[in-house]
Order: sequence, then structure tokens, then C-alpha cells
Amino acid sequence: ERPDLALPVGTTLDRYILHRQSAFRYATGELSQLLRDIALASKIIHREINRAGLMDITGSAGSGNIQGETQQKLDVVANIRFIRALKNGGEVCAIISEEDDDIIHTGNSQAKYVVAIDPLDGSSNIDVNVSIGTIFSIYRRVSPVGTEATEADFLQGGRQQIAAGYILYGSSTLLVFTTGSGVSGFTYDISLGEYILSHADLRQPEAGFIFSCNDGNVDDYPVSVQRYLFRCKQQRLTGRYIGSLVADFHRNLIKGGIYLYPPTLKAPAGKLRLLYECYPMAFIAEQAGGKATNGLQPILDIVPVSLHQRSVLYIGSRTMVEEV
Ligand code: P6P
Repeated sequence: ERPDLALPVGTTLDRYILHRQSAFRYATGELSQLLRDIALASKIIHREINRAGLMDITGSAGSGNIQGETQQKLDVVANIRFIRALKNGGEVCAIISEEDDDIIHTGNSQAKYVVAIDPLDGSSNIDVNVSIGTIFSIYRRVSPVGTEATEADFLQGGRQQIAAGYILYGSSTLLVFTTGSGVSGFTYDISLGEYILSHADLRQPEAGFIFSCNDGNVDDYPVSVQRYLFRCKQQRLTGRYIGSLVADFHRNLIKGGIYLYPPTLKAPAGKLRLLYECYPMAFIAEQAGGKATNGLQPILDIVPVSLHQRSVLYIGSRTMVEEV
């Protein structure tokens, strides 16, 4: 069932959520409120990002995260802000974040939902003023309400997501999400402090002429991927790679294209995280008519075994992903 196109572009996020609440797989007010909590946190991050250079909070915070990556100060700020918003919103009992090794228990043990989040992906781009993004994935908990959430709540598999989305902090700030019946995009109007429906029914073009990968690693890629990229170049397709998954994915969603993060010597199982990068982006891609695989199976069919496991990712226009 497609998003209710009766809602005109220009509708606010709140009105949209209320209007479509009946179409959510779980027609409860809690999911609506949870989406609002995420939107609120993203508005705060938007503000932090846009004044980062002035507030001297860019650059490395000096601390590292489970990924062994140097955390940028805005990474830390974004993580704190989303965790606080989800805790205070009351609809989430637990969170896993790229920035934290273990499950974050919110204390809302009566809440029905858990969230997997990459609070600020592509953060190495912060200091060079390139687009970055937040990626989130929402599950209905499987552990009993009133108990402490467990890993099982997060290891249900990609097809158990009840909602997923991203916020792209780019030339404008855009919230894109799905609740399982199509994909909608909302542009942040800072003068109103509101997200406004700007893309009522986002559809991934079947074919595309853009490929996104880090060509510097091409000698590490599987021969099949090297051959695919060679064919792309023979056809003079356009190479575009921002180094920010959300930005590359979104451009390919609008224009058609494929993003590839194949196995490399440095990341033999792929670099991207399954639970809070690949699953949510794959849910969105499939809901928009696109495709996402790890080269062997659909991303959403991968059986998860650990909270921060990595995956290979090929995602975007169906005909391009099928050809890899
Ligand atoms: P590389 C950012 O760190 C990220 O997770 C994605 O947003 C991005 O597409 C990729 O990694 C960039 O990785 O190895 O090409 O720098």
C-alpha cells in the first residue's frame, strides 16, 4: 500500500504521522511519538552541525569507539542527543549505537520498541563541510515488557524492522523514512522549526547511470566487482563517491545509481554495520523499489549474530544491483 498521496506536499511531519498512523503496522501512538522524538533530536543535531565550526566542537574528541575510529566531537554530541531524546520520549526501552559497545538501557522497561542507530555517519566529513547523516532502525521488542531488553531484541533480522530512516544534513536537512508502506521525505524548514513533506512517495529508478565506491580499493575487490566496475567505465557511467553513505544513497535514490562497499583487505567482511547501516538502508531501498544485497543474498535476509557485525553492501537501482 503506497503512502497516502492525498496528503499534499507541504504537510508537516506531525500531521503526516497522525494521518498515516492507522497505516503503521502497529497502529499505536507510541511509534508516532517515537518518530517525533527522532525528528526532535535531528533538529538539535542540525543546529549543532551548522554552528560546529563556530563552537570549536569539530575535530577529534580524542576518544575512540568500538569501531576503533577516532570519535569526532560531533559524533559524541549526536550520540548523547539521540540517546537523551529517545530516553526522555519514553517509547524506547533500549538502544544500540555505533558509538557504544553495549546495549544502552533507557530505564523505560514498559516501552515496546528498541532502536539501532548510527548517530552521525560519515563523520570524517565534518571538518571539510561535506554532508553527513543519521541512520536509524526500529524494532518492536521480543523480550517481555517490564523486563530489561536483551540482544535478541536487536538480532531479529532485517525483515522484522517496523520502521527505518535517515536524516541527511546536506544543502538542506532531509528526514527520509519508511514504516513498511513506501518511503517519504521531509525537508526541515528552519524558519518554522518543522519538517515539511517534500517527497511524498520516493521511488528508486529501476536503472541508473551513477556508481559510488571507493575506487582506491578496487584492487582489493572481488574479480566480479572489478569486472562490473570496468563495464560501468566502458559505458562511461558517472562515478560519484562522497564518502558519506547517506549522501551517496540519497543521490542514487533520487537520480538512480548503485553504491558499493565490497570486501577489502582492511575490511574483509565489508566495512558497514549490518544493524544500524545496512538493514535500515536496505529496508528503505526495497520499499522504494530498489535492491540491496551482500553479493550473495538480500541484506534483509542476512541472519544477524552480533550487534556490531559488518556486512558487504551493494544497494540502489534494481537492475544495477542485480548485475554486480
Ligand atoms: P571509505 C563513513 O565512515 C562510512 O561508514 C560511510 O558513510 C561511507 O560510505 C564509507 O564509510 C566510506 O568508507 O573506506 O571509502 O572511506
